[in-house]
Amino acid sequence: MVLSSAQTELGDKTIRKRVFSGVQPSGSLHIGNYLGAIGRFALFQEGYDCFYSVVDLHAITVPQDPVELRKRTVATAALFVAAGLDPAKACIFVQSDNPSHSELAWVLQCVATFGELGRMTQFKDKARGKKSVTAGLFTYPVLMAADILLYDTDVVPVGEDQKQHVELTRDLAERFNKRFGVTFKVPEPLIPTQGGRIMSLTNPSRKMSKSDEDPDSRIEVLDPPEEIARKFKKAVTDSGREVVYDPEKKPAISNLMTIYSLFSGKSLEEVRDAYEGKGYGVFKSDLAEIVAEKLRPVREKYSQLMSSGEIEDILKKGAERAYEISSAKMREVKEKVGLCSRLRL
Ligand code: ATP
Ligand code: LTN
Repeated sequence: MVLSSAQTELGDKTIRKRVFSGVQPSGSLHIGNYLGAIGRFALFQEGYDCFYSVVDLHAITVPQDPVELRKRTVATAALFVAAGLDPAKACIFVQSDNPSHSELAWVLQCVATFGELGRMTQFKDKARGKKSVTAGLFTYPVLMAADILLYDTDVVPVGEDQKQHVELTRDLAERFNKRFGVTFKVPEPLIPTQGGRIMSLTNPSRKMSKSDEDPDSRIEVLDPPEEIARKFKKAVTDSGREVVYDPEKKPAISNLMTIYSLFSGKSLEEVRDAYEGKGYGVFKSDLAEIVAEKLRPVREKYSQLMSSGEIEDILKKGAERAYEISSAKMREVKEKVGLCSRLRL
């Protein structure tokens, strides 16, 4: 039988492949999150069985204001829907609403080694220069592995920065399977060929990030058009005035061209040709218009969702469905590891 890539065979049944991804409610989502993750989430919902989570337990690995955190968690879920996810097709839930995640994370912490976690570049970046970091920041990738493995995930759509964490997830799944018998599916990361690493507008050697202390370094998905125009106008550029793609010699303009290309659907060559001899100013103002226009329906849908309150219901149903699947996997894990169940005493 010929199977579409969104399907897999289980015995005599053909089932849809699973997709899992998560986004931290650690700040307002920016166009890097949009191009690398949430803007792509909806692409999978037709053919795949999708699970998308707002990973608030990951967010508390660094200090968070409790009131703000709860608000941002709901806002992040609303943005998933505003960016095109249909709750009737994809399961959308908050990580801390499902206790299986912390439960499996603990078991996997007893499989992961101190050495391999110490090699995680995100940990090294986030810990650099800090006087003290939490143990949670160190074991963060194990919680991410738990998120993915609980759902027998086949595919994990993420930005480039998460590749190493998905590789660790694969290693942990294989190690666990070898030690305790086949329990987990070994997932594959899915990183976009273009847009997997959008860079900061103020420092093109750093990735655009929610937690960068300079808000002008990122375009937020909910920024109004004037703000988008102001930030692009202020964005650093390289020497010269030609709009050409050369990430080595012209990292700033190449980053802006990538954003232009992804939001407009034009190739990098088409963008270069359209701005030949026109200079950076015209290019930046057109770029701002294209991005603002593309994000307009997302902003509108977001406001409607936040005022209707329907997101609460979406998250409740999502958590129930997620728990139904993950709790069965947790039972299997406990059985294999030899963790006692009161029912069997
Ligand atoms: P923080 O700064 O708090 O670490 P973040 O902006 O890096 O946050 P995450 O919540 O960690 O965002 O990431 C959500 C998703 O967006 C992940 O799939 C991640 O790979 C992707 N992503 C994050 N930053 C970028 C970026 N600059 N370019 C492309 N994808 C990105
Ligand atoms: N670590 C990711 C967020 C995340 C995630 C996941 C992504 C947590 N759990 C599971 C994919 C699958 C990040 O920082 N972007």
